[in-house]
Amino acid sequence: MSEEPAAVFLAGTAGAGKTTFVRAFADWLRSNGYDATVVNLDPGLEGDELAPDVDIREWVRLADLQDEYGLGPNGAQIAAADMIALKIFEVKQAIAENSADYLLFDTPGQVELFAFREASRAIVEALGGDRAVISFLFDPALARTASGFVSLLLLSATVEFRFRLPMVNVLAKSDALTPEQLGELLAWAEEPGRLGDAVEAGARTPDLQLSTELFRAIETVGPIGGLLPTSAKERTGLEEFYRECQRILAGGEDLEPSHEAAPN
Ligand SMILES: Nc1nc2c(ncn2[C@@H]2O[C@H](COP(=O)(O)OP(=O)(O)O)[C@@H](O)[C@H]2O)c(=O)[nH]1
Ligand SMILES: [Mg+2]
Repeated sequence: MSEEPAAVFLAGTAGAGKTTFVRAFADWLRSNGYDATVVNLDPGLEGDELAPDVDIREWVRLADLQDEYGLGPNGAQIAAADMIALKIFEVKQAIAENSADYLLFDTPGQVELFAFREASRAIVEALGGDRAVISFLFDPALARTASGFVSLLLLSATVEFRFRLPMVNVLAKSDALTPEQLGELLAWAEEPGRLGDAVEAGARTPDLQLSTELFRAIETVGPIGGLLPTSAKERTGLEEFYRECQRILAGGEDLEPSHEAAPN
């Protein structure tokens, strides 16, 4: 393989669907003939569904930190975030042992651990290389109201501001929305005016007035860009996600399949 692998970091609020999406997208890549390496960067990950190829829990485990230092879950998460940065070299070596067209990084459950800690920047820089994107997952449970939608846009903009990497905003769990709800969310992403109207329509209390102001700030900073509807459960939107990553990282060129594509 001549090029560095494409690196995709999945970010988003707790429960947005990051882990499930990583698994589904890795499966999609593999069944289309591409090599995917799944890297778990969440030291608190429970369960085996992700089946990562490289797992931070080999070096840093939340439960161990809680026992060893008598920390609660939040304290342990913060300690873990900094300890992960000390293991970057080991993680990078383990990643290099796998051949990959795509590196998929699952990040800690709570977005602030990824977005706000200095250590994350070092981790993303060291592991992501020169061909990295961050995908920010919108949880429909939060995105359904106009003020929730604006809040997620701000979070996504914060992640972009911190990492200065290309962003792909993804609507997760689109199967959980009615067609009407889905249509409304996509219209908000495409037409800022409609989102503005929806925010104003709900603006009767002071905090909604605040969200109107915040919305204006977003509008001033730049275009919202698209929101890509996906469902990891129903395996929809994954090809579109791949196309968007290729558009950003390879000018839209397809990858050469590494192996025979398998039927889905
Ligand atoms: N309906 C539906 N539920 C999903 C989908 N993806 C994830 N979930 C559920 O959302 C919850 C949180 O998912 P998870 O991947 O653990 O989120 P994370 O905290 O962001 O890693 C779990 O109960 C998943 O089963 C999806 O595409 N559709
Ligand atoms: Mg997760």
